[in-house]
This record gives sequence, C-alpha cells and structure tokens, in this order.
Amino acid sequence: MTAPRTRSRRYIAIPLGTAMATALAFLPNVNASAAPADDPAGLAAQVSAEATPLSYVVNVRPGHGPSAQVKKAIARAGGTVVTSYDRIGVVVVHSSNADFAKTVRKVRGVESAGATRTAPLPAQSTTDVGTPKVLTAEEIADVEAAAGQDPLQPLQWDLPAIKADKAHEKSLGSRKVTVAVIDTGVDDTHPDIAPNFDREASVNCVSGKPDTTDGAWRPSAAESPHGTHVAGEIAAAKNGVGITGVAPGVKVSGIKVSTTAGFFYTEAVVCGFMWAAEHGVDVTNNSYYTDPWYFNCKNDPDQKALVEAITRASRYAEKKGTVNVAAAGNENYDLSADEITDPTSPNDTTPGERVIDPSECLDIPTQLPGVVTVAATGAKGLKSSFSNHGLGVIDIAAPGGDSTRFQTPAPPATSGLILGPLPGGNWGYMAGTSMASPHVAGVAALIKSRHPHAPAALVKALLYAQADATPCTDPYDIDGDGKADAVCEGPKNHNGFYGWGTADALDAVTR
Ligand SMILES: [Ca+2]
Ligand SMILES: [Ca+2]
Ligand SMILES: [Ca+2]
Repeated sequence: MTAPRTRSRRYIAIPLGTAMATALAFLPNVNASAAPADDPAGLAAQVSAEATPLSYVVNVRPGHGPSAQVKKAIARAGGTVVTSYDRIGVVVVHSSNADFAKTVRKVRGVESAGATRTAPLPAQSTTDVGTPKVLTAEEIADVEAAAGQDPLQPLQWDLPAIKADKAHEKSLGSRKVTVAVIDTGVDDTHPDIAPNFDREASVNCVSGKPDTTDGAWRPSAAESPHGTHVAGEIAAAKNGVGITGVAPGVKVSGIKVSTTAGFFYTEAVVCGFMWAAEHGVDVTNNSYYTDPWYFNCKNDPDQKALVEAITRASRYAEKKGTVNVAAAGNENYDLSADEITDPTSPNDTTPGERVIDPSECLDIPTQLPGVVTVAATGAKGLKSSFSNHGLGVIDIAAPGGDSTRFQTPAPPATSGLILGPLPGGNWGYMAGTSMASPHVAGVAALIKSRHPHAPAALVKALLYAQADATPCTDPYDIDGDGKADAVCEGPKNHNGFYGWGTADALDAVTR
C-alpha cells in the first residue's frame, strides 16, 4: 500500500481507526529502475527523448537568466533547458549525461548545480494510493449538527482547538485572500471546495514548468487525495454541506507538484513558489518535503543546489507578500539534535542509512529561513506522537491529529484524526503534520483578511504573537508505557514542541 509521499511525508495519512505503525508503513512502493544507462560515447543527449535523463537545477546569478556562455555550456554538457526562472537565477535542465552536474559546476557563472532526483525521469511506476477510509452515508447520517453548523462539523474537534468556531461568528475571511495548496493536486469539483476555488491561481507544476491546461491541477483517480484534504481543511465552504474549513470565506487554489508516484521534486516546487508569487497568492501551504532527500546536506554538491534553488524561490514569494507555511514532518525527530539517523534517502532509488547534522542538512522547505514551521497536536492538545519537534525549529503548533488511542477527542467527535474532503465528493480522516500546516495556513489567511496590506513578515509576527502559549509536556509519554517518547526544551511561550504556541483563529479575526 502506498500513498504518494504520504509515508515519510510529514503528512502521513492514517486511515480511520488504524494504529500509527500501520500509517507509518504507508510507503510508496517505488519500483524505480536503475541509474541512467551508461553513456561512454557521450551521445545520449543527442537521442535524449529515448534515453533516461535526469532532471537538474542549475543556479546562476539572479536577475538576468543564464549567460550565453552558460547556455552553451549546458548544451555542450548534454543538457536541454526545460525552463528558466530568470528572476531567481534557477534553470531547470534535463540531461542524460551522468557527468552533467559535475561538468557545468566548473562553468563560470554557474553558482551551483545538482540532480533533483536519483531515478531517471520516465522510470517511476504508478503506485496504488493509500486512500483513507471514506465516511459512509450511514456515518454521515448519524452526525447531528447544531444550528449554524455544517453537517459534519460536530466531528471536527480541530476547529474549537484553535477557536475557529468562535472566529467564524465574527468573520469567515475575505474573498480577496487566496491560499495556494502546493501538493498532490486539488479536486476543485468537490462540493466543499468548488465554491471557494481560485482557478486563476491554480496550475500543474510537475514538470518544473507551469502547465495551465484547464483542470491540470486536479489529481487523477490513481493519485493521492492528500492535496484535496489539505485544501478543505483550509477553506472548505460554510455552505450547509460536509465540513467547514478554518477560513471558509477565503479562496483556495491548487498547485500540483507531485508526480503520479507521489514524488515532490525540486523543479516542481520551485515552479510552485514562483507561480504563487506571480499570481497574487497570500499564503502557501507546504505539507511535504522535497524528494528524494529527507535532509539536504550543504556539503553535498547536488543537495546544496537543491537547497539553493528552493530557498531562492520561497524567498522570492515571500518578498511578493506570500506567507509560506510548512509541515515539520512525521518522524518524531528532534530537529535541534546534534545528529539524526535518516534511513529513507534517497527514496526514489535505493535508500541508505545516513547520519546527518540537522543544522547542516535541511528538511526543505520546512527548515528554510522565513518559512513557518508547524508541529502537530492531537485531540488533547498535546504534541502528536509522530510530530517532529525541536527548540528553535518549530514556530507554531496546530491540530494534525494523533492515534485516537493516544489522544481521544471529546464527544460528539469520534476520531482523533482530522476530517477533510476527499476526491469524488467524499470525506474522510487523515493525520500528520500535513494536516497541522493547513490549520496555520488558514489562520494566516484570516490575519491577512483583517490586515490586507500587511507584508508577509507582519502576518507572521501576528501569527506568533497571537498564538496561545503552550508549555512543554514533561514528561512526554504519549503511549503511556512509562518511557518518555520525546523531550521538550524551552519556556512556556517558546519551546521545541509548540514553538510560540497553538494557533489562535479568534485572535486572528478580532485583533
Ligand atoms: Ca461545507
Ligand atoms: Ca491568543
Ligand atoms: Ca512512551
């Protein structure tokens, strides 16, 4: 069973009623083939359509695009330019030359260059999707909504957890605010999403170059429901149908960046941030990490180039006024530790175990400067068992759900996971920091609605100042076996589990 990137994706999807261990086993069964064919004659580029090229980012000086000399060097090294983001100096290139990156790094004007994947471009298989359990008609009929609630709102314990229910009595957010979901695609035909969908700000960025074909932002039936769930958590309409999002009056768009097999590659993510920046997006939600490396180490020339490309793109978006919000990850890692053992990378070919220093090797985009890093909480308001943490890394916390056994919600809610829309007009539960990040993106959208001229830095400052201080949980023994499962460091109003605190939707609409 696989979910596009759901597994290690900070956004694991936990099927309804399933234990954590199963959810964490939600891996893409990637049957990637071996490395690109040997090319001793260096001729593969000339027949590149038939070869098995890799994709690269080549970073040059921002502002003018690659010089004629760099362009020539890229071609001479067997590269074909897919697209070029001149303002940030990031060029997306395909090449079948195994030495492509090494060769162009030596060219004057190239600041860094690296392969964005370890599996050849066409080689990934379609994997089956770990679809969360869909709520049945019977389960839906069993829910008794109060006056003024959407039918499934009684199951949404996550809304009162951030005072979103109270906030909605004051404001649902502004139609002038758009949150872009950079993810697996969004099903805008879903009745909870259609009323708030922003087509102008939606696109397919999977190749690294925007594909504006109508509907290209949607997931296919074989692809993950992840992005649709995330979009609904942010902005499901308050319309008498299904659930209510955190900011049900704002608009939401879909920027599809993952391959059918569920990989989020660097060139697609760069395209996503640039699209958001150029299309008036106020907030981006990023519930993923860029594949194939969980951590990108700056002392590796390939990974260094990936960090550089996405740093430039996310910074560019922030300068244009976009607040970038990202999930902290689902491995219960302490991201402020001296070292972490990562057994999962690269995840598109054969992973090897490596010990990394998280101050040198970044989980991107969540650890990039300026990005809002979100940890997950469960129905008891405690850090989710799986949520990554770390003093100085986590900025804020919000509901992402947890095993119902660990954190049981108060009735009438029945599941400790997060309810959201699924493609095909359905609703179901998922959990992960993937689900926490959209709650913060929704609160940021409410702040932006109230302060329409606020630059990104001010929206973030308000987000953190309004968050409800949440002291460390100490000891943290979430499974109750008598042994601590994580250690929280820092004071009440800024610590490694909850950052500045738990997001507050009511303050967002009243202050
Ligand atoms: Ca609704
Ligand atoms: Ca507050
Ligand atoms: Ca324990």
